[in-house]
Amino acid sequence: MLAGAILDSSGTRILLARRARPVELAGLWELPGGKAEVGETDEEALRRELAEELGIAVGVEFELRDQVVLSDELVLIARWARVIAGEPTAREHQAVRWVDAEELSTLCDEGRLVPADTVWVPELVARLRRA
Ligand code: DCP
Repeated sequence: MLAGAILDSSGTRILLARRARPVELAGLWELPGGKAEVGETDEEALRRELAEELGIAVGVEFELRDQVVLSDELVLIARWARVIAGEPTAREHQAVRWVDAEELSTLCDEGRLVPADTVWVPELVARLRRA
C-alpha cells in the first residue's frame, strides 16, 4: 500500500484527501495512494493511483522514514512526490486540500487524520518548515 506526500510547486504545502469510505475512516484526511498491482513497482503504483484518483501526474521521490503495518497483508509506505501536471480533483474522495506545516499539525492534533498517517506528521512538518 503506497501513500504519497505530494508537494505543491512552492514546496511549502502537501496535498491531503478526505476519505469517503469505509465508514470508520470517512471524513478523515489522508495522504492519497493505493495498492500496487502484480508486476508494478511502488513508484508505478503510486503514479497510477494518483492519476486515477486525483487526475495528477507526479514525480515520485524518496520513502519516508516510517512504515505502518495495517494487517497481515498490508504494509503502508509513504513516498515524497511532486506534482508535475494537473490540478488535483477529488474523483474518489470527498475533498482535497493543500496544507502547510501548521495546518497539518493542527489537523493531526484534532484527530482529523486517518490514524495510520499520523506517524509521518513529525517528518512532514519538519520537511515543510525547512522549505
Ligand atoms: N490507508 C491509510 N492511509 C492512507 C491510505 C490508506 O491508512 N494514506 C488504509 C485505509 C484502508 C487501506 O489502507 O484501510 C486501503 O486503502 P484504500 O481503500 O485507499 O486502498 P484501495 O483503494 O487501493 O483499496 P480497494 O480499492 O481494494 O478498497
